[in-house]
Amino acid sequence: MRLSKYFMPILRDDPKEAEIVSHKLMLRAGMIRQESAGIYSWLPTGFRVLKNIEQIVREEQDRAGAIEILMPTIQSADLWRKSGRYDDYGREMLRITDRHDRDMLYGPTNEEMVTDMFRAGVQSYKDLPRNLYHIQWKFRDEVRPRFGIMRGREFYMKDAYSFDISAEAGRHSYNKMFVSYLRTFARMGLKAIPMRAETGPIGGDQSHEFLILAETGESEVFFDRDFYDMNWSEFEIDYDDVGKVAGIVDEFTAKYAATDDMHDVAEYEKRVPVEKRLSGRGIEVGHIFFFGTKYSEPLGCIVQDETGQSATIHSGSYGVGVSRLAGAIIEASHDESGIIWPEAVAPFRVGLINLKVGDVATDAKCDVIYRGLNDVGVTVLLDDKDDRAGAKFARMDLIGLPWQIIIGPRGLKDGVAEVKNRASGERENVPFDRIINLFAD
Ligand code: P5A
Repeated sequence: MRLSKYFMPILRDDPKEAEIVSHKLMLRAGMIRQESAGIYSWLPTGFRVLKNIEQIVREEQDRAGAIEILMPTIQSADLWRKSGRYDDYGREMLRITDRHDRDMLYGPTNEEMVTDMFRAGVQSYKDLPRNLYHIQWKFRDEVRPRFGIMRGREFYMKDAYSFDISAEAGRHSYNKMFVSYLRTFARMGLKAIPMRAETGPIGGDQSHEFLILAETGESEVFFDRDFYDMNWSEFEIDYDDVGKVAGIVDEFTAKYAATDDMHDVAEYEKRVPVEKRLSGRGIEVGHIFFFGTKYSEPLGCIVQDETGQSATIHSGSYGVGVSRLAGAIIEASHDESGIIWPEAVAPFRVGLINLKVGDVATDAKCDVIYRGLNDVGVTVLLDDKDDRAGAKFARMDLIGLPWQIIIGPRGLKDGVAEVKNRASGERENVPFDRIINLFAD
């Protein structure tokens, strides 16, 4: 992409309305635009990040055996009346009446709809287990939408729903999602600590939230320092191996970690030695629930079991805050100059800076490198705008692409470009003929 033909409205100053760093940086880098309270448009660079996050989430859901579907954002109130949540959900639910005076709503979540879909399509225990997921916009009329897309009213969620013949089988489905979440967040460069959690309006008896630590997090968290020494990255796992999957869950739940809602001071002090007690604030990027027959019972989601008897299906639901993650990653990865994108989610991998736009030789060299990188599949943003060098450097640092390649008349004489790593700040002069290979995988 050429910056001169792109749409990335950069703000020079910190926007007044933004209280936390991710919100500030997303606005300044021209990633999002507020349309109403808690409702945002995603501008081109923001949209690319959102899609990258979504794709990682999708790949890890697929790997864990979940099957992708797409349900609508607008739902009929009927099923919610059957489950009893139409009244329970209160004012957080955006209620709509259609032209025939039918009660509709903008879905805050999809337990009812997916349970009814599964009920209609399933016949026997042989059709189990299954896990259906979608990645779709949700709406919750939060009392206090704030922190930009971090607590929006409209937000993008991955929600998966498991269906099993028994509570015991359901436990394995829950565990698979637990492990897939560790993998998902690790791929984005995040250590999201699983913590026991309350189940709130979703319900059920077992639940974990996945939180990443950040000063601006909304929850207070208490945990064992040992989490830092755990293996966060290598979960090469056979999801059909019930014992191994449970083993990883046991390992990550053996250590104390709880949000303030669930914090038990006596247990904390008993289980965690003083020198290992850590507390701080966290951002919830995922939340998983096992609620058994809470929805399948009122919605009649029943199958014939092996003995020919009717059995009510056991279910769980598993959410990832896809849009929230864009902000959460920035909270975890930035410096005073701007965002530092992990490669896996960066809007472009490389920012190519032309220091002397209009100079024939510099323009030509930038063009060659630009096309060469594109040819080998490296995403690159070419800064071909006619600005001062200082402004170009500041803008590139602000938007946080992992690599910068800087080309100007001085380097041109020596046949080199300067390559800068945004995260470490390290710079190296690299001969032009080695640049493409440096980035080609
Ligand atoms: C699980 C999937 C559920 O809704 N039903 C389907 C269950 N869980 S949850 O915890 O309420 O939400 C799942 C994740 O969505 C993100 N999230 C939000 N992101 C931005 N703005 C919001 N207002 C918002 N509310 C929830 C969180 O990451 C949460 O873990």
